[in-house]
Amino acid sequence: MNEGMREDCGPWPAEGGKLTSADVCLLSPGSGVMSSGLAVWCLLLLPTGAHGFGILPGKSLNHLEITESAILDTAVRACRALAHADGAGFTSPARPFTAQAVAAACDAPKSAKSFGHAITSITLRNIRVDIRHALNASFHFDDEMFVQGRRIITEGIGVVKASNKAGNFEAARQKLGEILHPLQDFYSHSNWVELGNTVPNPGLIRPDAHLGNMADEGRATCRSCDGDDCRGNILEDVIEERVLTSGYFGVVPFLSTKPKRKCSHGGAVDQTSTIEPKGGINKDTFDSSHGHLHAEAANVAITATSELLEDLRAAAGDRPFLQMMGISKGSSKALCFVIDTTGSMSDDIEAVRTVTSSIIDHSVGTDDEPSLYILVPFNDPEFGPLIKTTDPNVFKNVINSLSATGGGDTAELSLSGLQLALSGAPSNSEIFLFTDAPAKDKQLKSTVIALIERTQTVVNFLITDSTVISRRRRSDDVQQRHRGITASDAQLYRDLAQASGGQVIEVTKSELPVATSIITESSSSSLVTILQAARSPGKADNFSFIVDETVINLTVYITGRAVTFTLISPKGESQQSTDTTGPLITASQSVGNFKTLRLKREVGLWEMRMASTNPYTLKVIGQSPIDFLFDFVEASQGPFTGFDALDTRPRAGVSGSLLVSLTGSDSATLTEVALIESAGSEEIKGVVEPQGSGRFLVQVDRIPSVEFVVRVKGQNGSVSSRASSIIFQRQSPINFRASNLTITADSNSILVPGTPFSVPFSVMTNGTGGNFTIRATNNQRFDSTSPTSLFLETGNSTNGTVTLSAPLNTPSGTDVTLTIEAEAPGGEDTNYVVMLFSIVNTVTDFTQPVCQILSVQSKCSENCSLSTWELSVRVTDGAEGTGVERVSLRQGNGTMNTSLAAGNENITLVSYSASCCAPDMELLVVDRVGNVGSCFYTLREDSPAAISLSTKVTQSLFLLLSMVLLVLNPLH
Ligand SMILES: *[C@@H]1O[C@H](CO)[C@@H](O)[C@H](O)[C@H]1NC(C)=O
Ligand SMILES: *[C@@H]1O[C@H](CO)[C@@H](O)[C@H](O)[C@H]1NC(C)=O
Ligand SMILES: *[C@@H]1O[C@H](CO)[C@@H](O)[C@H](O)[C@H]1NC(C)=O
Ligand SMILES: [Ca+2]
Ligand SMILES: [Ca+2]
Repeated sequence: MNEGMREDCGPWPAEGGKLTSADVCLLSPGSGVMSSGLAVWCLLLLPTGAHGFGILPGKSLNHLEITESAILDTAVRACRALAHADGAGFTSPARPFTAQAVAAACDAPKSAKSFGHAITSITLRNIRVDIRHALNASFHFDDEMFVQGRRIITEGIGVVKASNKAGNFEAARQKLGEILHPLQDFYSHSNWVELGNTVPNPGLIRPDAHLGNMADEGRATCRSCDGDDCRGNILEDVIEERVLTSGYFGVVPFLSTKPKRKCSHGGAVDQTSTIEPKGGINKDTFDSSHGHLHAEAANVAITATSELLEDLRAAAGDRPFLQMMGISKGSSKALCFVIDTTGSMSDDIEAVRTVTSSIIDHSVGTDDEPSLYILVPFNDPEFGPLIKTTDPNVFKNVINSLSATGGGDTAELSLSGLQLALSGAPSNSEIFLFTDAPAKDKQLKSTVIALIERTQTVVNFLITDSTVISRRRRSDDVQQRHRGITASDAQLYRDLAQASGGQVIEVTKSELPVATSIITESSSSSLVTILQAARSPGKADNFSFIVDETVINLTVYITGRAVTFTLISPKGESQQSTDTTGPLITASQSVGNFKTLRLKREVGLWEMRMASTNPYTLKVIGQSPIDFLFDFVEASQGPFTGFDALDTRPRAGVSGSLLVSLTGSDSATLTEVALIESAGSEEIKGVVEPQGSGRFLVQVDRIPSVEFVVRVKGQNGSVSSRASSIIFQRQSPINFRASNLTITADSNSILVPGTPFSVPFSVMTNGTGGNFTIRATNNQRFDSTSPTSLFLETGNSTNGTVTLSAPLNTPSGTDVTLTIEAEAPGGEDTNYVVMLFSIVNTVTDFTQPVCQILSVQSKCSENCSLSTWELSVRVTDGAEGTGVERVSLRQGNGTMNTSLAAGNENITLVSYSASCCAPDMELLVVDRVGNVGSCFYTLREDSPAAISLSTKVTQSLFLLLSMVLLVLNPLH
C-alpha cells in the first residue's frame, strides 16, 4: 500500500521524517499553488450572477471540491488494496482523478453512475450544513466550540460505521457529508494552521485523543487588524503557547456575543468583526482575513477528510467501503423483486425462480451481474421482511424457498411490500412487482409515489390473470377466493407505474415466463432511457427521439391493447405496426398488453407516430455508458448563498433549479435541459451553467404545475473532432410533480432505541387555505404519532410534530424512512418530505483493540529468500470493549491465521509467518463498533542476527506516519 501511495504522490518526501501536508499525496496535482478557497462563506463573496457552489475555475477550492478530491483518492487506495489482495494488478488513473476514471481503474466501469450518485449525496449533505445550520457555531467550529464540534464529528463517525455495518449505505453517506463539514471548517476557522500545524488534528475524529490546548473563556486571543491586513492579529503568546482558538461569528449587527479580546471569523457578513478586536482569522478563500493561509488550510482539510475516510474504510473493510461509495463489481445495479406469496401465486413464483436463475447463471462474472439482490415478499396480513444480499447463491436459495400460501380475501398488501422495497433499494433502481390481486393498502399510494419521486426508482408491475374474474368466480375454487383485478384496481397500479416510468404488464400465468424478458433486459448494465411517455386516455400523437452513436440494443416497449403506430427512421424509412417484416424492426415480441420492438441501429432523429385511442405507454431504451443524474435544489433563503437538495416536491409555477451530473464520460457536456409536461408536449428549457467535474446547475423560469419529465441533451466531446458530432438525448423515466405546498422538517438527528424521537415540521400553502390532511408513514412500522390534519391559511405556515419510537431491541445501524405528507382539501395538491434517520445505540466503547506479542521466531539467514520468520500476537479489546470483530493483514504477504483463545472468546490469537525478504507486517484490528487499531511489526535490517522488533500500536490515523517511517528506513 505504501508503494501504491508513492505511485500517486510523485516523489515521496519528508524531510526529517516529518509528514507535512505538502508531502501527502492528497494534494491536487502539479499545483505549487492551490487553486483557492475553503468556501464556506466564500460563496457569499461571489458576485451575484455567479450561481452555484463557488466554483470559479482555477480559483476556489470549496467543501464540494475538498470532499470529492478526498473521496476519489481514498477510493483509489481501497481499489488498489482490493486488487492486490485478489492478486490482480492495479493501474492508477491519471490525475486529476474523475469518478469515471476511478470507477474504470477499480474494474467497475459500470459504477460510474452510482459512484457519481454517492459523491453527490455526500457533498450535498456537506453543503446543506451551511444552509440548515448556518448559525450553529458548533457545526463550523466558530466561537471556540471545539468540544461541541468534535462531538458532532465523533458521534457521526459512529453512525456512519454502524450504518455501513448494516449495509445501509445511503444513511451512511448522508451522515458522512454532514460531519465532513465541521471537520473541514476546523482548519479554516481555527488557528490550527497559524500554530504551524501542517497535519490534521487527531483529536477531531477520535474521542480519546487530545484535541489541543484550548483557550480559556477569558483568554485574550486577538488584537485588531492593521486595516485590511490581518496577518499577525493573533496574539504572540497564543501562538507561542500553542493555544487553540477560533473566530467568533454573528450576522446580526450590534448583537454580538463575542467576548472581549477574542478573534472574529471576519468578512463582510460577520458583524462581530466590526467590534474590537476588529478583523478576523478565517481562511475560507484567498480573499479572507487570513487568506494568505488559505492553501495550507485547504490542504490540511483534504488530508483530514482522507484520514476520516481511511478510518471508515478500515472499520468497514475495503469492499463495503467501496459499496458505500457506490463502487461494486458487475452492473452496479440491484435486482429487486416484490412478490405476492399468497395462495394463487405458485406459477408466478416459479417464473421468478426461472428468470432469477437465468439472470444469475448468465451474468455471474460479467458486467451484467447484479451487484445487489433484494426481495420483499408480501401476503395478507403479513408482509416483508426486506431481504438484501450481494451473494447470488444466497438469493437463489431465498427465491427457491418461497412458497405460495394464505392471503385470506382477494386483496393483498402489495403497496406495503413496495414501500419496503423503495425504502431499501439504492436510488435509481428498477423494481419488479408480481401479483394477481388488487392492493389492500391503497392508502399508501401517495407515500409510494413520494418514495418513487425521491429515489427516482422505476416500478414495473407484472400482473397475471387480471381478466379472468368471471371464470374464477364460476369455478369451484377450493379457497372460495374471488381472484382478479377490476379496472379501478388496475388503475392504481397503472398510476404508480406511470409515476415511475415503469410498465404494467398484464398477462396470463402461462404467458408470464415470456414477459419476464423485460427483467433480463433491465438487469443489463448501462441501460439508459431515451424517451418515456404515456397517453391516458389514448390519443394519436407523434414522438421523436435522438439516437446517438454510443447507443446499442435500441429497444421500444409499448403497453396497451390494440395500439398501432408508424415508425420512421432518421433516413426516412418507415414501418407500420401491422407490417410483419420491414426495414426498421429487427425483432419483436408481443405478450398480453406488452410489446417489445428491437430497432435497427441507426443514429439520428427517429419518429414514432402513435395512432391508438386506447391508453398506452411508450418507452425507448438502449445501452450506453452516457447517462445523467439530477436533484432538484433550492437556493438558500438564509444568510449564505448555496443550494440545498430538496427532500420534497419542488414549488409549482415558480422558478427552480436542478443540479445535473453527466456520468459515464469525462468528455460529454450538457447542452440542454428541459422539463416536459407529461401529458402534452410543452417544454420549459433551463439555463445551463457548468460547475466543473461534470456537474451543471440548471435554472428554469417555471416548474410546471402538471406532471413533467426531465430530458437532457448533450454532446459527447470525444467525437467532436469528427465533422458531425451527434447530440445525445436522455430522459428521466420518473414523472415529477410540483406543489403549491411547502413542507419543511429537520432531518438531522439520530434515533436512540426506546426513546421517543420528535420530528417537528411545518407546512405552508401558496394556494387556498383550509383543513389539510397530514399523514406520517415509516417503513419500519415503528410506533408513531402525528396530527391527522392541520388548518392552514394562505401564506402562513403551521407547525406539527411527528413522534417516532424505535423499539428497545432495534439493532444499531438500522435506518428508518419517514414520509410526512400534507394534502390540500379536495386532494388536488400534495407535498411531502422524505427523511432518512439512523438508529444507533449509545456508543460507550471508544477504544481500539490492542495487540500484544506472544512470540517471535526468526531464522533469517544471509539469503532472505531461504528463510522465514514467525510471529504470534494476541488481540483483545479490553474489559470495557465491545470485542474484536475483525483482524486483517494490512501489510505483509505472509500467511496469517486467526483463532479464538481456548476458553476465552475475548482473545483472538494471530499467527503469522513470512519470508525474511518481507520483514514488515501490519495488522488491522477492528472492534464491533468500528474502532480501528493497527499493529505494526518489522524486522530491522541493521541487526539481522539479533532480531530487534519494533512494535507500535497505532490508530489508523497514524498509519501515514508509520508508512513514512517505512519509506525512510528502506530495507533493501
Ligand atoms: C445487445 O447487443 C449485442 C450486440 O450488439 C448482443 O450481443 C446482446 O445480446 C444484446 N443484448 C441484449 C440484452 O439484447
Ligand atoms: C398551484 O396554484 C395555482 C394557482 O392557484 C394552480 O393553478 C395550480 O394548479 C396549483 N398547482 C398545483 C400543483 O396544485
Ligand atoms: C405563489 O403563487 C403566486 C401566483 O401563483 C406566485 O407568483 C408566487 O411566486 C408564489 N409564491 C411561492 C412562494 O410559491
Ligand atoms: Ca387477502
Ligand atoms: Ca473497543
